[in-house]
Amino acid sequence: MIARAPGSDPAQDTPRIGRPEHHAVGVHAVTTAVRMAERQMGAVRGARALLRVNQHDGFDCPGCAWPEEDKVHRAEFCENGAKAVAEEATRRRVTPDFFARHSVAELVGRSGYWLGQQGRLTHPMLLEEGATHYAPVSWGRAYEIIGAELAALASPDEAVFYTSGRTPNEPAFALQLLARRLGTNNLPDCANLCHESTGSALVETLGVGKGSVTLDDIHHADLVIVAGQNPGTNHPRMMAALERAKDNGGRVISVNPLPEAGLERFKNPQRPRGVLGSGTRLTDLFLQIGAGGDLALFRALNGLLLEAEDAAPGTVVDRAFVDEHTLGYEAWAKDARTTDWDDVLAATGLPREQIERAAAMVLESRSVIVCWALGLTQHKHSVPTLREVVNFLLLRGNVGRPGAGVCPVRGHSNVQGDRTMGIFERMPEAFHAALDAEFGFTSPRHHGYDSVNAIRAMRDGKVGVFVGMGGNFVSAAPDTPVTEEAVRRCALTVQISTKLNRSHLVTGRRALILPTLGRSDEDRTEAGPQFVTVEDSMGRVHASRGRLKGEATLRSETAIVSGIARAALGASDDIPWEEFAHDLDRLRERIGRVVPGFEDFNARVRVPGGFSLPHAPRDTRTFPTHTGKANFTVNDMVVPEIPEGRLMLQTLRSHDQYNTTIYGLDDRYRGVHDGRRVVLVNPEDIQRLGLTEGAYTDLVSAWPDGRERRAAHFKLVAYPTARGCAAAYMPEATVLVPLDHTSDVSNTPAYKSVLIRFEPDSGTEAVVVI
Ligand SMILES: Nc1nc2c(c(=O)[nH]1)N[C@H]1C(S)=C(S)[C@@H](COP(=O)(O)OP(=O)(O)OC[C@H]3O[C@@H](n4cnc5c(=O)[nH]c(N)nc54)[C@H](O)[C@@H]3O)O[C@H]1N2
Ligand SMILES: Nc1nc2c(c(=O)[nH]1)N[C@H]1C(S)=C(S)[C@@H](COP(=O)(O)OP(=O)(O)OC[C@H]3O[C@@H](n4cnc5c(=O)[nH]c(N)nc54)[C@H](O)[C@@H]3O)O[C@H]1N2
Ligand SMILES: [Mo]
Repeated sequence: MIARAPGSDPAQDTPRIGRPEHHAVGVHAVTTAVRMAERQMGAVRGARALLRVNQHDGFDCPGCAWPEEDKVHRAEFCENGAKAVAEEATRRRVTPDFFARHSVAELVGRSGYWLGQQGRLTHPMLLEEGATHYAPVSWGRAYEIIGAELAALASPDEAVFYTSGRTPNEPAFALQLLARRLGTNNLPDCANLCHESTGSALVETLGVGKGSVTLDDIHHADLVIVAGQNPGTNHPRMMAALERAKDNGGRVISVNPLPEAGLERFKNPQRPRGVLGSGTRLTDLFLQIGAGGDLALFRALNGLLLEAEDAAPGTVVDRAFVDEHTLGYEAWAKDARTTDWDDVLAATGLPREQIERAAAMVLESRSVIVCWALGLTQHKHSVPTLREVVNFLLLRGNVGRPGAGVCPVRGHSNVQGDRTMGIFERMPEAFHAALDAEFGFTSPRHHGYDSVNAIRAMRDGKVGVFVGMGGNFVSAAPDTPVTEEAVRRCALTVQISTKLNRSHLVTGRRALILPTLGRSDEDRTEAGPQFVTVEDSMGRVHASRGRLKGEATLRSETAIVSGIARAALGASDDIPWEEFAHDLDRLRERIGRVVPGFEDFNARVRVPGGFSLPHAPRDTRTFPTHTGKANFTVNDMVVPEIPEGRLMLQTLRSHDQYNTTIYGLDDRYRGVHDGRRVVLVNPEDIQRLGLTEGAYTDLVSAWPDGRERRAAHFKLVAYPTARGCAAAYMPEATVLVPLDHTSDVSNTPAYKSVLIRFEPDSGTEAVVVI
């Protein structure tokens, strides 16, 4: 059996390399999106779906977590939002007949791209132990099987419930309630693979693991630093917010090993100069940093700010804020003054003048915001890097006042909400206490598994049942073959999904597929039409109403959790699971009594635009940390070491994918077409390493466990990335990321810093995962 890589089919992956673009969006983006919508949905359904995205009475875009603009700017167009909707609202179907025609052995040899293109799942399906094909199963029987497998576990901690961040608040709350009622905190989620480092750093330093700014703050900031993020592809609506900041006289510094088109220039299709003219230049200063150099950069900036303070005391540091609201300043400042410039230059690869220019821009700005995404969160030293970002902001009082603050830009559209609802392996005691009081039981207090620890436990035979609430765990997690072997050791794997993916084919001894309604689908129950709620990256909660007619055989995510819960907990369990499934208002009443900030939830979420969750540092400059103040922290310098003959590889997204979902084979802004198996390398590195531009090569990573990881057959592309760095797409390159290579503290896989070397191409047939 050949198991192909999880992304594109290598035999049909023939990249053509053109020139990278220097602006994002424009009219081309609109036509690309409309064409894709028509292909998947047909013209009428396509138009109906796209007109409902992010409207008051419509559904929340299933794309990213960037917040919506106010009413005036509401009709925002987003190419990748349109693609996400088209992918979900497609008319193509994966029916029981499809599973009768294709064996699991055949399907597991298909690419992730092909699987996704087959359409929406329609019926619950069961793969019996030893069976070659999935067969249809009734909902009732499916629940019975899960209930029996859960009951057979020696301990509830042998069950794992994974959540992907598209799941709305209500089913997320129901799922954590089910897990805790069973007696486990094994609630890993995609945030463990994504922004966990953000949560770890912000909780320790500011007391709240979420961003402290609103859209209005971005619009009115004097300076926005965008570090480790590619908004042109992953958060396209963010470009409109940056454009408004520029309109208001603000400036932008971008920090990235890659010159990303979306940060260079934005052609807003809603504006004449975006359609006919050259658009808006977004970046004023581009710092082309070496991978993992950000800690050194922020240490250097802090050192320069302190120097400026020493030269003109009382003019740089916000002493009043520091004295009243923070702890640890003196010890931190003493250490920051010792920053060694040789280290800074080696770690960042930047000329000193550029860092000095950036520091000057900071000094010229009263209000500063730092935005970041995975380029800062997925390194071994991500948590200290983000703590240093916080030091940088605290120093000048840039937290909790207009136009200033921390802005981690989340990924999945409700990943932040899921966490708020209790999807976390170690919720604080106050949450447990409120849950227990509301539901009359004692929830377990011992910590559960995060995503990486769940894989380790599965690998070690400690997990019997794995339930995936959305997502594609086997392709999203690191170290693909290790993860796949681990998952295969479970007795039962259950996937609650909208679309077919590799996690339906790499399974436990038995497997279930439970097809569910998506964001765009209407959910009508005996209690009438239902809506769900989501929380965006800036802590605003609002309603989302699907309007498209889905297949009658599908169930909502909440209904599925409720069915599993009843089967697992029995008729005598006094939580009204059935009522929750029929009437989400009943569930919201309970959420309102458990989760802080959700009081009177049903009424407040019905107000157009929803409501904002409280955020103490933003609202009142209070910091609910362990010390009761905002904490300065000392973070030792890290100079990433790249031995001779190696490069530091980051695994990232193309413009035509949503995580493991591949929309197409183009990465238009980077000039890559018709293929994904490319590795982007600086031309000087190509020459220095004796490689040949355009040739195919294997990528090999070694790790102290002695296991050599190989990703075969990547086309070498000369690209203006920072020297010493390379880039390739996930999930094709994920096989190179060792399971144990994670961020300190947060345990997030270090997907952005894998040391690789190059070996001769082994050809397409070698592109196997197992
Ligand atoms: N269309 C679309 N939208 C998406 C997604 C998608 O796949 N497709 N995924 C969603 C999800 S779940 C997430 S989490 C977000 C991800 O959003 P991003 O974080 O923008 O995603 P990546 O493609 O991983 O890009 C990482 C960026 O960080 C840069 N980078 C890498 N290493 C470093 C470093 O050491 N320092 C600095 N300063 N920069 C670095 C890379 O060059 C790249 O620009 O997007 C969300 N939105
Ligand atoms: N190498 C590498 N790996 C990475 C990353 C990286 O940068 N590099 N990034 C990591 C990050 S940031 C993340 S967030 C993870 C993403 O990890 P996941 O969230 O696990 O993966 P996705 O690819 O977003 O999941 C796609 C699947 O979700 C299901 N789905 C879609 N919509 C719905 C819905 O409404 N309900 C339900 N129940 N199911 C739905 C569909 O079946 C679809 O196939 O990947 C991580 N993996
Ligand atoms: Mo993510």
